[in-house]
Amino acid sequence: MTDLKGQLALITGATSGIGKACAFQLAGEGVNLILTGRREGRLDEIKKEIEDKFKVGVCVLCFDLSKKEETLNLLEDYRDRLSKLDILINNAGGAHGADPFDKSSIEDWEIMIDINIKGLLYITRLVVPYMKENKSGHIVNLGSVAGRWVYPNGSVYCATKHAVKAISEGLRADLLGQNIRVTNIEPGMVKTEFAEVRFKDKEQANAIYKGMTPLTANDIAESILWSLKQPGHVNIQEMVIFPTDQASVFQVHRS
Ligand code: 8X3
Repeated sequence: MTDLKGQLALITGATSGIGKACAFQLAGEGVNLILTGRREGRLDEIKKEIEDKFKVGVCVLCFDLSKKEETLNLLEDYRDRLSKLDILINNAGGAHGADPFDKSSIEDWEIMIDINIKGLLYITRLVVPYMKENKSGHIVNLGSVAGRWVYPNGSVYCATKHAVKAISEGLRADLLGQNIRVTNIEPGMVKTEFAEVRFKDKEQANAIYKGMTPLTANDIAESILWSLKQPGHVNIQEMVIFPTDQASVFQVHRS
């Protein structure tokens, strides 16, 4: 297994859910962190909590990944640090809206495309040349079961996650021979802020999990950690993770 101690990881969308869980689990392995997100207060709290609990360094970068200029300018200032990155976890993203195609909001589409696809591309484009130079690196993309199966009222979200799968495959092809691993993690129902953002309504979001046991952010972070810890010659390319109560995007058992 790979010892991650002393490595440097950047996690996008680290203020909550899977990103935050990854931050704590990686810190527990002795990984130094660069955490990004839009909510400054939360980033600072997480930094303090991690630095108090673990012996690792945490740098926080507050910016909106959907804003191209803001993102590229800020990352430019941190080129030095980014050139030493061992692990990139492209976690930021989400679903906005849950309406049929003709009733969904164009603004929601744009947010999903800007963050889930374009944001991931901006940051990965900046980091990959350094990983190539260093002849090492591991990129973990947060895809989804929505990147494999399309369901009603989710066309554009599903499209963005299909894009994440395609980008992961493209990266693997173009980086072959450079000792850079690319993993696409594809979870089903995970209980985070995800559903609340999607439905824009707390009650509707909670109803989704009624009578079933969803995955937790920690379940996914553990799978990511396991992928990272594989020996260098092993690349976990894709991982589909459903709760036991979910057989497919169309089948959920509720008691
Ligand atoms: C989140 C999982 O099943 O809501 O990407 O699409 S699902």
